[in-house]
Amino acid sequence: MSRTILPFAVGDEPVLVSHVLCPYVQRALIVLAEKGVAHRRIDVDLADKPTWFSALSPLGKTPMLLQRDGAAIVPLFESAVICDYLDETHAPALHPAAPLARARHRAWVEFGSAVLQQIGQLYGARDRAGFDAACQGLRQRCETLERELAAHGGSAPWFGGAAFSIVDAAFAPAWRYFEVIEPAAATGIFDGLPRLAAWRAALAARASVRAAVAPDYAERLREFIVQRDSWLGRRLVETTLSAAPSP
Ligand SMILES: N[C@@H](CCC(=O)N[C@@H](CS)C(=O)NCC(=O)O)C(=O)O
Repeated sequence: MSRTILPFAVGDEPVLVSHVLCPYVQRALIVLAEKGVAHRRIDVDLADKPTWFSALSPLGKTPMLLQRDGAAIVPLFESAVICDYLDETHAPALHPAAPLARARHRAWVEFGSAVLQQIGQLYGARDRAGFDAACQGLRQRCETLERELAAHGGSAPWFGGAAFSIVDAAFAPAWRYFEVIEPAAATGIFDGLPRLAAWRAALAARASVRAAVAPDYAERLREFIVQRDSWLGRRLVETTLSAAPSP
């Protein structure tokens, strides 16, 4: 098998192969920041994947963490696996220590991935009916989360109570979408869910969460959605036009 030639070096610091808008990348960045792990970030264009990326990434997806192991470079993929690996190799631990509690947290990370996929349906829906159906699906997920926070959230503000965990890192990128979506289309997804509202607000203010995206993230996300032939994309354009000062 031929060796993959990388256009950058991988030293002792891991390299996070990223995309500017990818929410799964943000999960890894939040965990890296919470643990203060020195790393290098390389952004790729997923619409025009570099050869080295396609050769190394089995699913062709970001994030991918490149970790040196002696002479070898090991590509790790899947955000939940990357977060778990970082948790096992760098303090402070973000997963609970007890196996049952840790397994429960991992299960909720998976739930967070399902939420992210449904958010994709929001900005992929071609018409209003599709958008409303996606909102309804997400509303159900949020009601489930509200019940879970009530049952297990303890002393808040985080998913597990007082300690920030990987579940928090997994959901923070999902809630960030609504900073762009809600001003254009009131979804009602979060109405009357106070624990979820408090959790979202705490996450939005967390330094690691804020630092996981570039200052122009919201503008880039808006452009990304507008470029799609979707109800939400058209709505974002209308809202921007109606907000523009008249000449
Ligand atoms: N289950 C994966 C999902 C990663 C994912 O879907 N990444 C997207 C960008 S946000 C991607 O790389 N898409 C490119 C493609 O599917 O070709 C994870 O948790 O890491």
